[in-house]
Amino acid sequence: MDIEKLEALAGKAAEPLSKETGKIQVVSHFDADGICAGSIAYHTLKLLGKNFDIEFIKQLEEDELKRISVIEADLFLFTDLGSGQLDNIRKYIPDKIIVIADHHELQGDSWDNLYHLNCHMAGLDGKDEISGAGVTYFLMKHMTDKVSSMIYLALVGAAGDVQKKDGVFKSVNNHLLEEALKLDAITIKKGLRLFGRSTRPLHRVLRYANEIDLPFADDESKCIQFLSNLGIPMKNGNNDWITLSDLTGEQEKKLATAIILNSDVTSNKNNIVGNIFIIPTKYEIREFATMLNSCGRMGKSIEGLKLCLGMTDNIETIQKAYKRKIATYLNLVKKDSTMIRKTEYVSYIVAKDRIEDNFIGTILSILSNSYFDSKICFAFANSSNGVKVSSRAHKSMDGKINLKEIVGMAVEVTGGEGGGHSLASGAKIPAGTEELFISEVEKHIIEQMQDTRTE
Ligand SMILES: [Mn+2]
Repeated sequence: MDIEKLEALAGKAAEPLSKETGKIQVVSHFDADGICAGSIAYHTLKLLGKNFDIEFIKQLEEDELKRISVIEADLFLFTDLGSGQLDNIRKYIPDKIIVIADHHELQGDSWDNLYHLNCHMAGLDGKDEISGAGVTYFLMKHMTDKVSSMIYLALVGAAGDVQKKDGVFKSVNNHLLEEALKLDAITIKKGLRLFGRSTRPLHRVLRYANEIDLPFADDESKCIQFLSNLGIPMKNGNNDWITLSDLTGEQEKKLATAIILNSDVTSNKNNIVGNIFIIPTKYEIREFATMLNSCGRMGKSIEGLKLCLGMTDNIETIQKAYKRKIATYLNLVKKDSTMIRKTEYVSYIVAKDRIEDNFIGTILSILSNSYFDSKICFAFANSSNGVKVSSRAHKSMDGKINLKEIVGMAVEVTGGEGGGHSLASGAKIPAGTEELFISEVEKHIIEQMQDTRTE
């Protein structure tokens, strides 16, 4: 783990930012990691009294860069994006100082005005060792030590980018966790590792938990009965549905034991009780990341930023609207089989205008985990200037299939831009090229699958 190298690079990239007395324009990604990165940058620049603006965008593609290039600013800071678009940034903003803090893979060449901080330059893998928010944290720490109060956002970002595997952070993320624990910016408690600790009514946590396998889980009233048999009340002191975070330690233990005793399968027994990471706003980090993601997808990234900065604690309306939308889209796919195409290895959703591009990745993630049998899934949805492509592969395909590579090769034929990782990748392709894209994907999937077979 080469943290020293990352620190050194961070020092260099921080120089122009520290010196800048003119206008700084921050551009960050609109997902949880990007919102955390943007919040860390916002907090630091504010502390230092810098003149700056911030915006969150879906993707740094050519049209966006053209628009950004005419913003009046002396320095552009890109966080959680930029490293994959070096040539275009140089093409559209050649004369301004550019600072990038990112963890995506590098694409393109450097130039004089570029101050680049990317974990890969320090030999660190941006897939699971550090997030965009983490890289931004390293950058901002060179501007002021006071940013350390925001260290937990680097881990929320990592959780948002699914870098926490089986409850464990590794490499730099784990180093950041240890720092955060020392600073009391994160507290760890032993408890039930079920999703929705403080944002879902407890009976619905049981109903929808992927982590456990209660035989009666699909019957909500039986979940309620199960809780009441344990003497757990349904409502909390405010007369709201009780959540896992409302339970006393004693109640939570009792519930954990009952879940283990009643579960069909014993395999997950040891996994459901474990370390829970709680951030200062009392949320568990994974569910906080989910809240930020929903802000971004609903076009309310700034509300997410405010939440990170402690400027608001009320995003319930956004959350509710978000959940409604997801449910509607899931039903749509399940009811309308004309959207679905299945081949030997892959399930495809070709949604056209029926699913918003902001939601297609989430819908695909949910369905690939719960609905499709295929270990590889792709989805397409129309977007403002083309078709958005998302792809996911099951973790058992790690090392067997490289979606980033496959998407890259397909994009060479259809046109457009692609990126991502080996198990989750995305692209933007020209309108109406879904069929061509699919036939290219099929070709390469079959090749890669055959390669693994003959190995
Ligand atoms: Mn990221």
